[in-house]
Amino acid sequence: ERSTSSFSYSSYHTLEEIYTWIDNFVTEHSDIVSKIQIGHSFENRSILVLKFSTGGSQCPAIWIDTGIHSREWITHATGIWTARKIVNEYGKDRIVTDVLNAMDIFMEIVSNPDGFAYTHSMNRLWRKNKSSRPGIFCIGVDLNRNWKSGFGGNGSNNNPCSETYHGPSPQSEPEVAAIVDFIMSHGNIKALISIHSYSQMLMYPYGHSLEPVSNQEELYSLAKDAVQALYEVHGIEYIYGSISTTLYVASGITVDWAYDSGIKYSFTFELRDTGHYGFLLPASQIIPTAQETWMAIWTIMEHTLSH
Ligand code: ING
Ligand code: ZN
Repeated sequence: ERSTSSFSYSSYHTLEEIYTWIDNFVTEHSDIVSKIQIGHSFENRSILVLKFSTGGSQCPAIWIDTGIHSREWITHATGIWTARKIVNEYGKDRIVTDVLNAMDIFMEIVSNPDGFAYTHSMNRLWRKNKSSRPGIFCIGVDLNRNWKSGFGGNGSNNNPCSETYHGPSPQSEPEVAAIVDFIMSHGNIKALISIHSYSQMLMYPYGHSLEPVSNQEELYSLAKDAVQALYEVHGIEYIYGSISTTLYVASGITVDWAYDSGIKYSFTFELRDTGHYGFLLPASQIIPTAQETWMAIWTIMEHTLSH
């Protein structure tokens, strides 16, 4: 396919289809969107980031990642819809316009390309990446346990066969190292939003500890506003709070690392549903999920812009 006009935003897509969509999307919106390759996966697939920018260098920026866990297909689909929404709203919506005039937005749609390809070819419920190491029989590291902050602590597993295996060392996985290198060399990321499914939650650090973060009152109040805005779209209820007090203790996670690296607005979503379909959310729920999630993201962007 040579244009995004034939792309169905209400269907799930393969890795190849998404990478073709990315190329067409960048071509069609080359005034504000470009593609950056930030690294390669364990199986040597490209790791791609969309950059939304109206100019300037090293502007403050917002980072959004989807698909760190490959089976969470609603997150990639929501990311794609959100990318289109951003370009459609630029010049129309006051907040999107103000955000893009002052900041860049980076979106990593397929943060675990090897795992994602595997969910299409072999095992729909694969979560981890596909790395292997000599003498270790099980495959894959949990990319949401491989970050430096609290690495190896409670809520992560030392057993390579576990679904929450943290890997041999922090950032041992190329998919994590690529993000760390990109964000550290950028140096001016103001907000990070890491999108998972499922459970209908909006959370902030910490996961590895019950200790409140220094701006926890601000994050609580912003999460509350974002969840209210989300609710008003289709009446879907989210719970919110810190990860460790809302869900469970989890160590070595993306948003704890982001927060400890100075990104004071670090949030993680668990999208629809609460378990009826779970990871196998019907495609008919893609658009409504993306629409409501957008209002929460919009609320976080607005706050980030004005603080
Ligand atoms: N659950 C997340 C997991 O990695 C989570 C929960 C999200 C923990 C964000 C910490 C931070 O265990 C899913 N569904 O991936
Ligand atoms: Zn997940």
